[in-house]
Amino acid sequence: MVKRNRNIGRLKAAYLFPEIARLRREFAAQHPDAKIISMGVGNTTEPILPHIAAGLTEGARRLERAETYSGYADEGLAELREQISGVYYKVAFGIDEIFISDGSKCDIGRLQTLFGPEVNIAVQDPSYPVYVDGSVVIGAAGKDDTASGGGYSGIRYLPCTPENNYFPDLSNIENDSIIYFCSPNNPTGAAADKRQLSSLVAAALRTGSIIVYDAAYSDYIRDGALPKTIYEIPDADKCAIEVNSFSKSAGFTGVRLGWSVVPKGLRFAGGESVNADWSRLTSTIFNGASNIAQYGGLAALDGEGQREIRQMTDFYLENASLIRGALNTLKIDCVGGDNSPYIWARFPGRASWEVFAELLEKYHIVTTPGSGFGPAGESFIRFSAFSHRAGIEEACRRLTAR
Ligand code: PGU
Repeated sequence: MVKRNRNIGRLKAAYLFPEIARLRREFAAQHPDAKIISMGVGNTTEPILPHIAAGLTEGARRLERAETYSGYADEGLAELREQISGVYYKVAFGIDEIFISDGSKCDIGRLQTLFGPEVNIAVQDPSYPVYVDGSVVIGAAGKDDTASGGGYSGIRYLPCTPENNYFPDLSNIENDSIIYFCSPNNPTGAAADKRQLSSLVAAALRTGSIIVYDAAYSDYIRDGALPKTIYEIPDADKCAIEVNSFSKSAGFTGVRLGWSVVPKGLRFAGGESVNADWSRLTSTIFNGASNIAQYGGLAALDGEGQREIRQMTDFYLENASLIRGALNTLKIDCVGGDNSPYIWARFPGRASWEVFAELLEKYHIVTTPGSGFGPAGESFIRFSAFSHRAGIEEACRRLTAR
């Protein structure tokens, strides 16, 4: 018989979001009349706006005609890569430094394959689960499962707490690490400023580490002083890869389109090019993003598309502000929601899963327990602003009703 991959067996719990969906189904089956409102998984709810939708339609139409038909194109449309470079980055990246993907989660998984099991890992704690779980799967999370504090022994957790204003102490990053860093952050909603990101780049350069910078929520940044990309920091192109996505900006969670920036200046210890290895790896195990999706992406990057992205992200930020308002009324301590679609609420002395259950049972609201994002998330709840307006308003009414 084939033996189970031991690393899969080491994953501590079911993947967070399907587990929450299961609990929701269970509750719905027991309470068929309950009108459940989802503020759990960060899944977009609003329709794709007309100009970007027209781009997708155009992409599909092109496949009907011999002159415009296209098949495989692993590396992505050149025009799309040029546009991404121009719209998102002041550093002019060449198109061979921008790789089109089917989303940032998928690219993070492939990056983990690129780096393999021998690297050290550092993550913000709490963090988006794929950084840790994907590291466990490829065998990069150490061998000892008796690790303290609910974490994995081979992973350096960098706690992000109210005490440090949700920016971690970088002094205990080991040499030669892959540092996962997400800003605006999922789940805390914190967006790092220039000084903080400069210290992150300095820490990476000092320790010979590579940052995997997840900028999936960069279009939610409203404070003009906050960096939208790690490459606003000098020398980041020598130590950072950035992943990004159209999921949360254009509503492409189901369309699937994203990109990674792998600068040519980035080198491994032996001087080898990370860009060349990434190109080799992705062309071997990935066959490119959907060409239909890529035409949608092109539309999202022109003037009208950018206006639609602003409209879409404004809508979810307004949801976030309604949630903040309700939690403030209840005097629940919370952060986030200004430059991100997540609100991070603190319930001192209580277990996240217990609060999750109470919110579901009493108010019929689905949230995400903070402990699902790492040990430092215990006693917190993440509220997602990805929901229809009527649902958000109703949830706020239920929470604040006496
Ligand atoms: N990066 C971050 C930080 C995310 O929060 C998410 C989605 C992604 C990447 C995924 O982006 P794609 O480009 O669509 O692949 N996070 C959501 C969805 C849950 C999930 O399992 O991905 C969330 O609720 O945290």
